[in-house]
Amino acid sequence: MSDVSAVKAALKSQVIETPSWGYGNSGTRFKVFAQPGVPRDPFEKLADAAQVHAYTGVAPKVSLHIPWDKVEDYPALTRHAEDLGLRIGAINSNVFQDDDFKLGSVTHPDPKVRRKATDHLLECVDIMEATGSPDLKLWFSDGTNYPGQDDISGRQDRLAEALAEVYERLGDDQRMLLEYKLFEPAFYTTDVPDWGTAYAHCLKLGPKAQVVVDTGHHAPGTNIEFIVAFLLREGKLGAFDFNSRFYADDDLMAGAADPFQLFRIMHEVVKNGGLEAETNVNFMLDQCHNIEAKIPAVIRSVTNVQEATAKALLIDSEALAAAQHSGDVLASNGVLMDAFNTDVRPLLAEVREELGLARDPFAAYLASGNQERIATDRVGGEQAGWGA
Ligand code: LRH
Ligand code: MN
Ligand code: MN
Repeated sequence: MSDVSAVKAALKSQVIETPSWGYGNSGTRFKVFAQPGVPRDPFEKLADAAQVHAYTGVAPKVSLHIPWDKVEDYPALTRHAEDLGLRIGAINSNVFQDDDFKLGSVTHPDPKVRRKATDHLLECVDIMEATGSPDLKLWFSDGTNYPGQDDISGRQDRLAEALAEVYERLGDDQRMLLEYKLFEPAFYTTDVPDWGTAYAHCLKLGPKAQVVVDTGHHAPGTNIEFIVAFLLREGKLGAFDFNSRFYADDDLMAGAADPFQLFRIMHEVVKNGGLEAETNVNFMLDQCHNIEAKIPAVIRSVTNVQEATAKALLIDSEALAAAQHSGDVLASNGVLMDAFNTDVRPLLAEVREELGLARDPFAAYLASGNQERIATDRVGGEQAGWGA
């Protein structure tokens, strides 16, 4: 796309959904470093998300994680979001932190445990109804640690049965997003380990089931952009969980470890219609900010995604197609690299100015005094965190 006004329009309409848990305390299994000013409840997490939206203008949706964001009154939480200029995004289920799920949740050998897990997923559909959320996001930690521990294909049958029951409950405007992950916490088999498994289940379920690509959930060296192109072509790419990684599921800021990979992914998104509203790809972040300040880290992640998107939009698609058709390998690669090597920060600054925002959201947020304010105001009470 070479028309600058079309590039700007596309950048203004891309929505990036931020995760409630990205604002809370988090850490590794070794240590959680508490930070001052961290939200004490889901209402305060939304207030922090509203800061990100206020400075970037493109982050009006927030994913919730249940039970981390369990509240008595979901309509009140939804009204609070609306008062802050936000909407509730995906409802993430959590069937990975209950003692009963040690051997699995929906794939557990005991039908009573499977019932409990499926009931939680159905509860998440109720929460979607109460909050107006369009997306049920499912990730299962289910798997085994040792050869022979359980029946691999039997577990697929149990998974399919639970998914079908939940799928049946979805309304016309609701969809199921199935997320895969190679390993962890299970170390031998994982029941939804890759996009192929997720895709096969979604295909069987029907059009309301789509795949989530979490960029941290692959073996090193996996070509994620190929997966993105394939799923978009099949109408089965529902969402991204953006984050970056050096080793495994590091959950670092999107675009921090490998901005070139993020650009290559966004190129496939742009090329295959993934930015168009009808395609309905949900661009979510799924990250934890263990040692850096949370709101600025989310702002940085949003702008990193925007930079990758802007570069992808700037690819001269006509020149690329011509070079590809003539079999000119170096010219085709050159077209892509020209776009990647463009400094898009001035373009994004203009986009923000046109939206009535500061040119540099990161600096504007730091200058606002909010960080100091929340550190003073939010003393006392239990700070919310990953798993709290
Ligand atoms: C699993 C995962 C999944 C969970 C989130 C907290 O690793 O990516 O999306 O819901 O982390
Ligand atoms: Mn994820
Ligand atoms: Mn993950």
